[in-house]
Amino acid sequence: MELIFKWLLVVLAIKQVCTASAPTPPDNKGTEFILMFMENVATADKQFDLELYCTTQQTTPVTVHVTTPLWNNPRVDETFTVIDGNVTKIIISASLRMTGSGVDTKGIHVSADAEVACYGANKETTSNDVYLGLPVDALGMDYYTVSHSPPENMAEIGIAGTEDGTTVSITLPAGHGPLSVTFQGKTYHEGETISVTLDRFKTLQLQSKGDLTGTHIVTSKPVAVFSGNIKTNVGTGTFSDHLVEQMVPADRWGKEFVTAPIPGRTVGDVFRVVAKANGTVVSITGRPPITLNAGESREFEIPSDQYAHITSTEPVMIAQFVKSQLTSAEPADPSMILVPPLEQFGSDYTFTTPEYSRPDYGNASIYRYQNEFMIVAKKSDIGGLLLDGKPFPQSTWKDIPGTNLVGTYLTLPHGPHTVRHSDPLSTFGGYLYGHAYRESYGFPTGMRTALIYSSNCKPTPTVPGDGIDNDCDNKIDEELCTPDNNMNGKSYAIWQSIIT
Ligand SMILES: *[C@@H]1O[C@H](CO)[C@@H](O)[C@H](O)[C@H]1NC(C)=O
Ligand SMILES: *[C@@H]1O[C@H](CO)[C@@H](O)[C@H](O)[C@H]1NC(C)=O
Ligand SMILES: *[C@@H]1O[C@H](CO)[C@@H](O)[C@H](O)[C@H]1NC(C)=O
Ligand SMILES: [Ca+2]
Repeated sequence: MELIFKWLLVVLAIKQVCTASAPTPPDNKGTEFILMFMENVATADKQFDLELYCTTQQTTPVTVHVTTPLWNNPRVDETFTVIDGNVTKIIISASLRMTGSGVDTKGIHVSADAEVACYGANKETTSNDVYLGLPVDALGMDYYTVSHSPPENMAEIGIAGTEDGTTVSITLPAGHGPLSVTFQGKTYHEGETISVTLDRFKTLQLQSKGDLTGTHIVTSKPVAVFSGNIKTNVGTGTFSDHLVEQMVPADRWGKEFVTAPIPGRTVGDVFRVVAKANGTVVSITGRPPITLNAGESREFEIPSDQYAHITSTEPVMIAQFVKSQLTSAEPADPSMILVPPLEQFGSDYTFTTPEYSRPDYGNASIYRYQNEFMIVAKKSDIGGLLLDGKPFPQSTWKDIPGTNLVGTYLTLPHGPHTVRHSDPLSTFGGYLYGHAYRESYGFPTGMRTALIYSSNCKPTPTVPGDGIDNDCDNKIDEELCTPDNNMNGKSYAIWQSIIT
C-alpha cells in the first residue's frame, strides 16, 4: 500500500517535471561562440573576406552581436536579428584569417539573446570549405585533431582561447614518420609537446607538412579547436581545396556511426578514425576490426555506392574527406566533414547553402553550387521528416546493413533550409555538401554535444532538457518526456531506487 502511494508520488512528480518548459539539450546551437578562421590560399587576383552564417530555430526574433574584441584593423561590430528559417550572412575582413604558425588576436565573438547556430565559410578562389560552429558550452579541455595527409599545402590546427590565462599543451603525434612544426622560433618534432598560454579571444595556429592527425591538445580552461588543411588534394586527383571543421572535445565523441557516400561520385570517399583510449577496437561492416591506441588514427575508404556502419569499443572521432575530381564527368573538389556519432544525432537542423566564391564569373550553372543534403534516419521514422515545413520529398532510401537506418540525399536549391522530424524523439544525421567549378564545401548540418561515456556518471533525477545522461545509459534521452524514459526501460532502476 505504502509502496503504491510512493509510486504515485513519483509518477506525479515526473509528470510535473515533464510539463515544465524545457531548455534544449546541448548541441551546436548556443548563445555564445568564440570562432576563428585558419589560413587558406588566395590564388587569383583577390583575397576574399570570411563569411559567418547565423540562424536560429526560435520563432521570435533573436538579437545577435558579432565582434572581434582584440582586432581593430578593421574591427567587426555587427548587430542583427534572425528568426526561424532565416539566415544572416556576416562578412568578416580577410585580415582575420590566420597566417603561419603563431599566436594572434583574431578570435571572433558571437553572442545572442537566445540560441543560434553558426557556420563559418572560409572561401578563396577555387578553395572553400565550411565548418559547423560549436558554442562555448559545447567546448572542452581535451581534444585530438584530424587533417588530410599527405597534404599538398600544409595541415593546420587552430585554437581560440575563451578565458584568460589558459594553459595549452599540444603534443604532436608520433608514429606517422617525421613531423616538424616551427612555433615561436623553436622547432618541435613528433611526440614533442608545445606549451603556451592563451587569453580570451587570442588565437593560435600551427602548420606542418607532416600529418598532424592525432595531435593531442590539453588545456586548463575550455578552448575552441579547428583542424584541417590550408589547401590540399585528396586521393589521386590534383584539384585542391581548403579543408576545415571545428573539433568536438574528446568527452563528447561516440561509439556508433554510419557513413554516407558523397552523391554523384563513383570513386569512393576517404575517412579517418581517431582514438583517445588505448586498445580501442573499431569495427567497420564487412572488414577486419582495427585496433588503435590513444591518439592513433587509421585511414580507410568506402565505395560510393555504400553506407557503412561503424562501431567501436571506446569513443572515437571520424572525419570524411571528399576526393579530388578525377574526371570532368563528376565535378567535385575536396572538403572535410566531421561525422557525428548516432548518439549525438539531433532532430532538427537549420542551415543555409553558401555562395560560390566568384559571382563575377557569371551565371552559368557550373559557377553555382549544386547542394546535396545527405541524411540517415531510422527506417520507421522517415514518414515524419519535414523539409522546410513540408513532407520530405519522395526519395530512394537505401537500407544501411547491420542497422535499422536508411540513407538518401536530396539536391537543394540555394538558400536557407530546415530539416526536422515532427516527433522530437526521432533523431537523424544530416550533412550538406556542395560543389561547383573547382570548389566544394561540406559540413554536418548539426549535432548534439552531450557529455557521454563519462567514466564517473552518477545517476541523477530526470530534469527535462538538462542534457545530462540522468540514468547513465550513455544517452541523453531523459529530457524527452516519454513513458519509456520516465517510467520503465532503462530508467526503471532509478525510480526503484527512489521509492525504496
Ligand atoms: C526571411 O527572409 C526572407 C527572404 O530574405 C524575407 O522575405 C522574410 O521576410 C524573412 N522573414 C522574417 C520572419 O524575417
Ligand atoms: C596508453 O598506453 C601508453 C603506453 O603504455 C601509456 O603511456 C598511456 O598513458 C596510455 N594512454 C591512455 C589514454 O591510457
Ligand atoms: C547574373 O544574373 C543576375 C540576375 O539575373 C544579373 O543581375 C547579373 O548581372 C548576372 N551576372 C553576370 C555576371 O552575368
Ligand atoms: Ca568542412
